Amino acid sequence: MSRLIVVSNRVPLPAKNGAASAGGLAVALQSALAARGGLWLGWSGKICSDEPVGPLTMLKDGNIEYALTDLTDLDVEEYYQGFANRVLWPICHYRLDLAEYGRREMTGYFRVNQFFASRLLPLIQKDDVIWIHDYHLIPLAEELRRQGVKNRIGFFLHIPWPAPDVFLAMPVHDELLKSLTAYDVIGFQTRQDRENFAACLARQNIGERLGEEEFSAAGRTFIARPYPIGIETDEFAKLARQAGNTTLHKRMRQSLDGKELIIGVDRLDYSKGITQRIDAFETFLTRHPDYQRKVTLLQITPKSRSEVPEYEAMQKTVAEQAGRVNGALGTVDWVPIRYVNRSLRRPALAGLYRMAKVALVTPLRDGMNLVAKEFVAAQDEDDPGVLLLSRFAGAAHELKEAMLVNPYDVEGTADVIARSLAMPRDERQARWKSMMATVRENNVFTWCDTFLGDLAGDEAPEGVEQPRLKRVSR
Ligand code: ADQ
Repeated sequence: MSRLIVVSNRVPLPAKNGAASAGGLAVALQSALAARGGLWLGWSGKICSDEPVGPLTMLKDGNIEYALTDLTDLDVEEYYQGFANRVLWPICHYRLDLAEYGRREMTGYFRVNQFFASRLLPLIQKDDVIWIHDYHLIPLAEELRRQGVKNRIGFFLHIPWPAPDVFLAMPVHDELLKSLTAYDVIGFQTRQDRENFAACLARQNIGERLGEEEFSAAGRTFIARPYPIGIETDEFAKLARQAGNTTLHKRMRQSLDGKELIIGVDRLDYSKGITQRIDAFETFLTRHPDYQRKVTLLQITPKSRSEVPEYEAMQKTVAEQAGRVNGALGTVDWVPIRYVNRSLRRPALAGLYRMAKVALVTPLRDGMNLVAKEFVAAQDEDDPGVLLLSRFAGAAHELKEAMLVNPYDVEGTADVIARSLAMPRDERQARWKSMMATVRENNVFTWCDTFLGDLAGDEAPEGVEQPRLKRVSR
């Protein structure tokens, strides 16, 4: 097996207290790296004010090496906060209105990608396979190719790829599309994302589509394929089963005092539809007054990207909105919405999912949404909760037995909350069983193995349709 190099903007260093605190993605990639031996390179998170940036910090854990680079103030401002988070993120989430395109940021984005390439170059060995992650690093393979790298390079996009009319509104669309053709394998969360990408190529007359998944451009071929990301399903289910005895769990049960729990768990981000969700919950309580004093919405939302103005404004909006609903509908002994800006450890989160009767997972747009899959994995098979899921989350392409909603339709979502709370146990069990089978099958290890299999050009496992790819020399 070839050595593996993973590159991502941030690098999850192994936790001192074991895997329970790490997310499924980190665990799966670390186990792939451990199996083959390998290297994970990315930004250290540190900002240095002097140029040039110092040498890489190298750390070793078993046969995995971590290579961390600092970035300058300007790099972080232009590449990370600027182009990645204020152009690519909003555009890929269909928020053209929030994209702040600036030439300086675009130049910084390509410059930092060149910088990452120059840091990686001396570490690459002849047969290494390289797996690059997410929207921060789209042009990285092109930069590596320019510097003579001939290794197999794959790219996985964790966020949606938008429809051509949206993507092409971004001034540097052709540069990004062409740079993607330098990869051997491009992974998307869903078939729809891949089709949007293919439609952008076709619209811009870049390359040629040779088959469902095979494309050619500039004298080389590559595949673009959906690889729906999953979670560590069995591990997460175990955490949820064990959570019943924890102090947090007991305190939470006590404080609910017999009320049903509805749960929402999201990073504070405009793509997650939190304000529309609170509107829907308020509408539900107003239209179904019988449920007042009988349910509580626990919305757990750690702050994120506070340096971007839209995120800072949103912190205020959501807190005020929750406060307004609580003021209008709450009573001396009942708070309709508990709004918490904290990150919880995974065992605590798993226990809360299991305690909840309904989860509201209602992003306006989401690449996959792992909260939906975690909620399913955490349920008690004898008495499972109901997943209410936005049809605009990648997860809706797989979890068809969830209660699918249009999160923009506040009244429609309010009605589905009522239906979900009233759903009989046999229907809940039938829906859950089918979703759990999917979440088990498409877990994060399958995702990782399938992608790496394609990247290595392995034989397809029996029954799995695999593109027929000619290796082309570059
Ligand atoms: P995110 O936008 O971060 O990821 P998501 O897939 O939901 O969205 O993953 C969030 C993760 O953070 C989950 O594992 C969740 O448990 C955890 N989390 C959220 N709130 C938490 C809290 N309060 N405390 C502790 N943990 C919390 C991006 C894309 C997604 C895509 C993933 C993976 O935007 O669409 O599914 O990458 O590819």
